[in-house]
Amino acid sequence: MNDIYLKLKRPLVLIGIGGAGSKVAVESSKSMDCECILISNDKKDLNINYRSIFIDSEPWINPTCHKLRSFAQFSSNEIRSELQKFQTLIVISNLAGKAGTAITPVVEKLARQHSPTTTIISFVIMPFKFEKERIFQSGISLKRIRDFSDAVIVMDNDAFLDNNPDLSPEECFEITNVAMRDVIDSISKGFILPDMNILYISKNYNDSAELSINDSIGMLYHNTDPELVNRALLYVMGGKRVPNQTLNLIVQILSKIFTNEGTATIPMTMCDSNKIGIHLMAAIDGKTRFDRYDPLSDIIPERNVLDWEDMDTSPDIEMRINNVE
Ligand SMILES: Nc1nc2c(ncn2[C@@H]2O[C@H](COP(=O)(O)OP(=O)(O)OP(=O)(O)O)[C@@H](O)[C@H]2O)c(=O)[nH]1
Ligand SMILES: [Mg+2]
Repeated sequence: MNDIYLKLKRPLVLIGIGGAGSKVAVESSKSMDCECILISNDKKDLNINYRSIFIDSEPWINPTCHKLRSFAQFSSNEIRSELQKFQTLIVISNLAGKAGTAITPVVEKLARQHSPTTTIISFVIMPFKFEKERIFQSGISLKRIRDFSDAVIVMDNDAFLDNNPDLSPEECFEITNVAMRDVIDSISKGFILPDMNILYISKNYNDSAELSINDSIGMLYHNTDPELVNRALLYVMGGKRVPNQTLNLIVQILSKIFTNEGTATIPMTMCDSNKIGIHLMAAIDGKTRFDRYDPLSDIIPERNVLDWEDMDTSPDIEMRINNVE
């Protein structure tokens, strides 16, 4: 049974890519007391107290995702030499952002090529549905990230906002970032399922385990069909304060919602916290809603995608055209 969970080896590093990725990585590295590497094309995301890799996109003020990817490739040697010391990489990035979308697949590909045995866990944030111009690129990037990672954990901003329509995007970021940090912090105590996992979280940390799990289940229904969930895990913050009877009841309710035999048992990770909050992590079988973000993938099989091996980039190539007159 325990064989299905990923086994993580030291040394472990947190890698924050772009704005939100760096913010979450720095906070988590403080509480986990582990190393942290930041990577971005925006100096504001980097921090002199941590190893920082600046992706120089000069002279472009607003490089496209493709251009940024080619600039990241120019920093391959630096990225590779930082990553090679580690056995486990936890990569955090925002696929609603250009830096996260462009740079994450490049970093993970370099890590995978250098060492096929390195464990790569990717935490990614997906865009809101109104961020229309970001949806397609996020879908493409997520597919590459799934290919390189041993496990992907998705924080779907859109499903969270659908379930909590009264929140502003800013409030939403605050809550989702804390939930991601909770789960990252408990990685050493908890279980990590391979493949594609989606995180369903509570809106408020409060004193009620029942209200908290209601939030998580509500978000689940906004994101997927519970029949597609093939395994589930619970992260119970402030778990020592929740009566056993309540925990039993929550597991009973969840096993009625999920029908797949893999969800017959639902392991729990208890985490220290003053407030009670319950996050649900679900591993999804087959396609998810994010596959629809890149609708071309349904039409063009992976083997026919011309830029599958090396993702499309736009390097600046200067050509001298001699005057032949
Ligand atoms: N979940 C979450 N989303 C955020 C956060 N900050 C910003 N966002 C959303 O993500 C978008 C891009 O944010 P960044 O994290 O800066 O993205 P990036 O990877 O640095 O890429 P850029 O687009 O180049 O800034 C914003 O427009 C917001 O929609 C955050 O702290 N948490
Ligand atoms: Mg940014």
